[in-house]
Amino acid sequence: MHNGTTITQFIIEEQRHIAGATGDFTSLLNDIVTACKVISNYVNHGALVGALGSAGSENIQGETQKKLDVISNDVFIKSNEWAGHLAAMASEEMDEIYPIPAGKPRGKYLLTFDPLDGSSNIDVNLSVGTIFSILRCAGGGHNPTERDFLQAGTQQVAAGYAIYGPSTMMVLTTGNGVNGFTLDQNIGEFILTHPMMQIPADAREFAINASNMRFWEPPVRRYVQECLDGKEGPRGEDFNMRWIASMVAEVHRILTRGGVFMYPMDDKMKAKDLGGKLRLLYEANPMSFIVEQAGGGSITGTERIMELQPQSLHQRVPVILGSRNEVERILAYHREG
Ligand code: P6P
Repeated sequence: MHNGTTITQFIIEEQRHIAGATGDFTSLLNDIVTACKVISNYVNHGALVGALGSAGSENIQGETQKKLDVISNDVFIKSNEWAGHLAAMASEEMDEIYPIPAGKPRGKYLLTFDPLDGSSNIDVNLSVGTIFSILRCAGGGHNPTERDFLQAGTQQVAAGYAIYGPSTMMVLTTGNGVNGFTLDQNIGEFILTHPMMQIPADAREFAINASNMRFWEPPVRRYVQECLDGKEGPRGEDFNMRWIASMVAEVHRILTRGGVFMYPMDDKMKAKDLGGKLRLLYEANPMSFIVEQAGGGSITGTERIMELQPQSLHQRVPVILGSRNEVERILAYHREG
């Protein structure tokens, strides 16, 4: 029997520090938590409930959708459209924004999410996750449009992720630090297990998809080569490398023991006129908010991600985030050219 703090209790106690809080935000967060519990159940049962494999469709990114991508998206919509906290939602899996339907009450918040990040891992039983971000909707949310979502990451009210791994965890920030909760499957509650998570400023572990090496820009090539040169090289230390192809898992590892994650701009993406691999509104911004709140840094290579002014709903950006001193080194290399 647990005697820890549940995420519901934690959120309500957090609300007490917010002047004028009406309970709207608290209730929204709890609806998101419920959605993540339902998705966790689908992920954990995978093949047993026929949830693996392709959905036979593509998302706006041209990526083949897994059945669980579509299922998870539907779960998020159904868990969050009814309570009157949101004006609209936006998802990696939906081309357009999802205004709260007529007949249902609308609220003052906007929700963006990647319902199942890293879903290419789902059929091979590796960690996947859900990423979400909450913004305020200007004008009270009466007639939300795509433009309402195009807010810099510094405007986020909250951000978080669920990671469906050996255990299911939720990691959450509302701008007062980062806290981690582990799902107690026996009682169906997330329990506070990782209070006030902090990323070590220094690290000896980096994550990058090395199959793109021939396309990297010089600053990235320099940083990675120095890591690979180890003790005999300019860093004078050996480094370790990881690549899980699941941003949620990479960020969670970095939050837990430090490191740096890189999905940088490269010549292949430039040739396709892509702004990067990862999506700004529902991957880069929420993860940057979390990482910065835990003392880390998050840049495109040359600028702070949270200060970017989004130009479109599914805009992609380069992402380099993690241990502050490593991120600052990579930033310096980009400025040196
Ligand atoms: P690649 C998953 O599709 C994702 O959006 C991130 O979670 C992950 O870090 C990245 O793409 C993996 O990309 O090119 O290694 O498949």
